[in-house]
Amino acid sequence: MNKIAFITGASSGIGKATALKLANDGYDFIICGRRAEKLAELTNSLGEKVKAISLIFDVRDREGVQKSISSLPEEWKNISVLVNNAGNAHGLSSIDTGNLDDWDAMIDGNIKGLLYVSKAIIPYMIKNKKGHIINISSIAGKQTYANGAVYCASKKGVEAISEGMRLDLTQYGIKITNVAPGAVSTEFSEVRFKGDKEKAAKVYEGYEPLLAEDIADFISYALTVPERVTIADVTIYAKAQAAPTTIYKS
Ligand code: 8X3
Repeated sequence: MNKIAFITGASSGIGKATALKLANDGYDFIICGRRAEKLAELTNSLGEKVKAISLIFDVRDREGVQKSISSLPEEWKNISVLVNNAGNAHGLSSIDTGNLDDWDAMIDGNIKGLLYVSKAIIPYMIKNKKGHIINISSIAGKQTYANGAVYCASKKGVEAISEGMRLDLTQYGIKITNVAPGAVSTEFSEVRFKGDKEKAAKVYEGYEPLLAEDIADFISYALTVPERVTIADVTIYAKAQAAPTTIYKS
């Protein structure tokens, strides 16, 4: 069996691109998401050399996460790499007009979901005295922008969890890499704007945004550095982006 990578939010975007990239690097996979069909498509495209198991759950479902992970066959529990990618923005509103359901979805998915999955997997890494957790944060976790208070708070939460994981888990030989991407052309904005494709497309107009593959390439790199090296924290911007709300558009 190859080394095993566990990727959340693998149905699309950065998660899917990461699975495809790591398939080339020789990993087997546990891919997780909410959309069974999309995960099945991905499993088929990973190629014959790679073994993959799909787990269908929403990271916000605490019991579902625990049950799915504990039901894995024993040999699949030796997870080498956990990519905590699942997470979304819901809405872009001033703090006085924001929607409580959107806030719950962001706090529950981006923070609590990441914790539920990590809590279920970390014991196996501790047992093996080895592992690598890659948390997909955001530039929103580095700098708050107007109308994004709760999304930014959720990603600042991810930043704090990455730091805390590093403090608590380095003693067990577990590496933690925090990745903070800027604007990446994925379904991200469509989800944020609740399916408004036109509004979402505008976010990526007039410049060349990052692609999901750019983040996947970095993740692959972070996993292939010598064992003695930990890439702790990286911010990745598109060339035209200087800050969360400063993008030079033509
Ligand atoms: C995604 C990027 O700019 O919306 O996390 O915060 S941004």
